[in-house]
Amino acid sequence: MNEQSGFIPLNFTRYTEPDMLERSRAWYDEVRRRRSVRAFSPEAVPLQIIENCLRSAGTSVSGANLQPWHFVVVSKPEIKTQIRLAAEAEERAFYAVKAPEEWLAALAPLGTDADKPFLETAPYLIAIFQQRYGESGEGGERVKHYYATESVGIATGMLITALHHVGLACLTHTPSPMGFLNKILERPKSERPFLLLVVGYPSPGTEVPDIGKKALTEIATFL
Ligand code: IYR
Repeated sequence: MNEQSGFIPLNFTRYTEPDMLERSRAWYDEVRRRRSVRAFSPEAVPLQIIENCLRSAGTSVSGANLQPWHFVVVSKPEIKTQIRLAAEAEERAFYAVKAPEEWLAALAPLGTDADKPFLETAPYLIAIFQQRYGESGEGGERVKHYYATESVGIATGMLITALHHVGLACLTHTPSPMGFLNKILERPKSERPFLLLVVGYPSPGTEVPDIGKKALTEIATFL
């Protein structure tokens, strides 16, 4: 993979301050429109677009550049059905038995329930796995992954942002536990299912919960 090969010049673009201000506004305007969507159109999306979004995610920062992620892109209807059945079984247990009242109350504004038809409707499910450790050399010795959770989280954020940027909607879906993904998608035990991203176009006329984001003064302190 990425053997260290010394240093190369940084390919850095320096903008003027007015340009930076404009870019910061434009970017905020773009990303603030992103919403999680739970109703997807079955309309097809070219795979090349998904591949490029994954390439973007793969540029993410990671602990010691060990890139501890693996993405499984599912478009085959029969695999989507298997995932839906397994996820809904976990979700039914979650909503009916496992979830504490407090958690259910927190979810109430989102209007979620155990039915997940979008797992079959959306053109792509991207299962994101966190590699607990890597393997190197002939003997496949274990290589420790540093800050793996943080790294996969950042890469996932980049993927979500890339998908939004190209004009696709997604849902971060986290049936718990997600061990069934290893089985269905034939991934090794060394990989932990991190998140299931449902990707496609929103169903026409989709509505989203009327919820907002915290103001800058609530999320940041300037000293
Ligand atoms: N995994 C369940 C419950 C759920 C949990 C959180 I935290 C959410 O932000 C949304 C849903 C589900 O997908 O319905």
